[in-house]
Amino acid sequence: KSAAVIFDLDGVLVDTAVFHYQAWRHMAKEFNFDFTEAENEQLKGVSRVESLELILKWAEKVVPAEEKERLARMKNTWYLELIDGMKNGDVLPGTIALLTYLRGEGKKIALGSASKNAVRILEKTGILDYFDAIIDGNAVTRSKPDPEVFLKAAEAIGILPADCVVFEDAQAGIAAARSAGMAVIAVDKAHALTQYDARVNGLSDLSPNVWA
Ligand code: G16
Ligand code: MG
Repeated sequence: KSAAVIFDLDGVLVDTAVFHYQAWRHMAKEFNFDFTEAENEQLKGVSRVESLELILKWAEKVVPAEEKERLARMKNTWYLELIDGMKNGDVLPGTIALLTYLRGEGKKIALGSASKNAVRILEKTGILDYFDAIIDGNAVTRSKPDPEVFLKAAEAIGILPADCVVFEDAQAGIAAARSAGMAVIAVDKAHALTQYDARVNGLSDLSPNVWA
């Protein structure tokens, strides 16, 4: 029985991983690197700057700091263009039903995301108002697997970490939640993740009695 639920964003509530992939791929073309979907998988839950570092490493490309900033900015511009096409209700199946249910039960709801664009995405898709607290890439100094994002979320809603359950789709996020002392439900259709307390294919798998 948990008092609060903390959601990761990308891959749990919204399907933005494909937009990240398209934007990174577009950027990688600039230096003729064929960025693959398998590589994109490894960037889930990883911050923008760290994602760029990994892509440059895979491409065996060394660039100065100003060029890194330019590339990261360019990627984000393309990403935001794709985000702008999102509409109210463009969330993953089961999202609205679960958020509505949790609200009705009086559970606190927080966001724990690595994204600096989190609020914009929640606004565009129309789910911002469900959240009691939002801890995103602008609020943390250490990326997942560091527990900072989830500990700050628990603090913001005034709930002990042990009474929080986290929904995550990335291995780094699962590690972060565990080291925060929280229970983790993996959103993992592909059965690719480990170390979770429970696994669902997506939020629509959940029936309300899970929370009873
Ligand atoms: C998301 C994605 C990552 C992305 C990161 C930073 O995290 O999973 O692929 O690199 O945010 O995004 P932005 O460039 O928008 O700051 P999460 O934690 O919501 O899964
Ligand atoms: Mg995620």
